Amino acid sequence: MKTNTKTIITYGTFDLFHYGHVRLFKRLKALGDKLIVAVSTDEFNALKGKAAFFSYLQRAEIVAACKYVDMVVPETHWQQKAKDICKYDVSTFGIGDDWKGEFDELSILCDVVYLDRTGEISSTEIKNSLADKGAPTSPAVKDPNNNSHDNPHDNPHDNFDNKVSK
Ligand code: C2G
Repeated sequence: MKTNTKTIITYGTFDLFHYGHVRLFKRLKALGDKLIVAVSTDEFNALKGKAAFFSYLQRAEIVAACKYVDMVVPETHWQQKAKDICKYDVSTFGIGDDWKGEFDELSILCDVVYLDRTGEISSTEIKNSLADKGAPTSPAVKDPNNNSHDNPHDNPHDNFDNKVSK
């Protein structure tokens, strides 16, 4: 159903959430009215050759808490973008310019924008500098209240308020 809401979508791992991610979301949200963020699942990250510190559910919970983000959906495979653009009536696909040119084919469906990456910060650099200081680089520490958000019996989407696609 066509609406006059201008929906923006982006995709990524968003591990160790940092100000580079926030600035990307802020600039993407300024392009429209609604920002959807597709967060890479742990399984898809494995396909990307990435091992995130936080699990998918924890990264999705953090991204959903960002004031610029209106909805969080899972990114499970490379080819889902075109379907998502149609499903969510997306006006603009946006991503950092480290991907410049990689998604130009989507321009038959919506606007495609590549935004400057924020320099001198990345999840990888954070992990490496923590590792140099002897910090654990293995996956997530448990919630101090000992509530594991990854408990399969919990309804994990309860942690995302109402920002997760039903
Ligand atoms: N980013 C940024 N500035 C940084 C670091 C990241 O603008 N200092 C942007 C990236 O350009 C990307 C987004 O933040 O648009 C997420 O980056 P990653 O979590 O590294 O995601 P990536 O592995 O690039 O996955 O299908 C697309 C992929 O899922 C993108």
